[in-house]
Amino acid sequence: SDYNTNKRRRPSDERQHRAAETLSAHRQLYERHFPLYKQPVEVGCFSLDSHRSFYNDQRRLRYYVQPRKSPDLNLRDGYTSRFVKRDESVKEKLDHVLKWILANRDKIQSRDHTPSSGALGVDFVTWRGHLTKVLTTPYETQEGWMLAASKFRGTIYISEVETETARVNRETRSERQEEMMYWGYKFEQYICADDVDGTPDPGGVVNTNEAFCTVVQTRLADHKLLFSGEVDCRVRDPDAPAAPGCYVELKTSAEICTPKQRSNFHRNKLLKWWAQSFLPGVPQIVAGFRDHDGIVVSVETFQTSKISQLIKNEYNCWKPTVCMNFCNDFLSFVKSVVKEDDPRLVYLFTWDPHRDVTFTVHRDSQYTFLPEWYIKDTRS
Ligand code: 0WD
Ligand code: CA
Repeated sequence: SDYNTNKRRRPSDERQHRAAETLSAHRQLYERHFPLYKQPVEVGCFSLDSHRSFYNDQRRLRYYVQPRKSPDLNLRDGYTSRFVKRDESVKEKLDHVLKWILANRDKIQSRDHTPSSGALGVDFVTWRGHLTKVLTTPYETQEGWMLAASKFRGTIYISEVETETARVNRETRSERQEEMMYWGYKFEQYICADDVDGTPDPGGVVNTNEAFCTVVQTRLADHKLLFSGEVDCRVRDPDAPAAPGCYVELKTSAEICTPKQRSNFHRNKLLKWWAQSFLPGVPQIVAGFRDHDGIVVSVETFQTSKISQLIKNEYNCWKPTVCMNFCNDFLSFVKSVVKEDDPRLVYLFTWDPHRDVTFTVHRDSQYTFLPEWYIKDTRS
């Protein structure tokens, strides 16, 4: 079989309990049956205000107000006059998730009734966005990633490190790219109301510091996960399913005019959209399709669970099972490597397109990311 060769190695291939050095991201290796992925359960949420301050509540949760089917929304409005942009050079790492954990330890569901002193009873803590990158890795050809991992009290924390390439891209964006990043947030403002009985306020300020984040627990095969992800809004109906079933993800995308554009949308965008919403169990994605001038010309709703059906007509298209099996094997790989329980020790996992996942080990370095305030408090 093709999986005992050196080049295409998975952790399970390794004998004598020695950790494998590398993990292949070759998609053919992951075409197996769909692994167990438990229905994600929301165990809490938090909000970040316009100054990026943390609140252990849902004050920044917004409500979905259905737009007209052909709405004519100008996404460029307010870019120069009513836009406060989050400082992207500030790396918050896992800090907000850790704040949530300190305030809500009792909300974390653990199957063993009393996890040993200080233990959370979960295998991994991370951001949803980091897991999205792992899921899409077998199909990614453009951007690599670096994920730092540290074990503390039996739980492995995973936090992204910005790659050199990503930093250069961030620092050399064109004016057009900068403005287009605003368009997604402006779309949210057209669609979302602050109150359950309110209406959207397109005349207000767009402030990208503000966020509402859900915290979910789930399990992928053997891996107990706790992660947080930003949620755009929920449906207004008070009888809607409990969170995350009531949440709605908002997206913008270029309008589709040719078969080639449709194919690219299915192959690239829908993969990322599916992975991001499937992970926390967000059931629907509302997409605004905009023209070259930033005018939303149509709005379409996608059911997350139906996206994999939509793409089946694409030749050689992505498969959810490949994404989930790769993630499962990556997490097993991380577990096999990250053995030492020490928050000052960082195992840095690196992946570049067309390469294997590799890792390096760093003690008391620039990569250490679990803050003193978290380690201290969790000690008691
Ligand atoms: O590298 C990252 N992704 C980091 C994210 C590093 C440190 C912190 N964060 C946190 C922020 O606190 C933010 O509130 O990211 C949170 C969002 O986390 P997530 O849900 O895990 O990230 P992701 O799924 O990639 O993005 C969800 C939304 C995006 O919406 P679209 O529709 O464009 O995917 O969160 C926004 C963006 O609106 N977003 C961010 N907001 C703040 N900081 C960031 C970021 N680094 N990345 C995406
Ligand atoms: Ca969004």
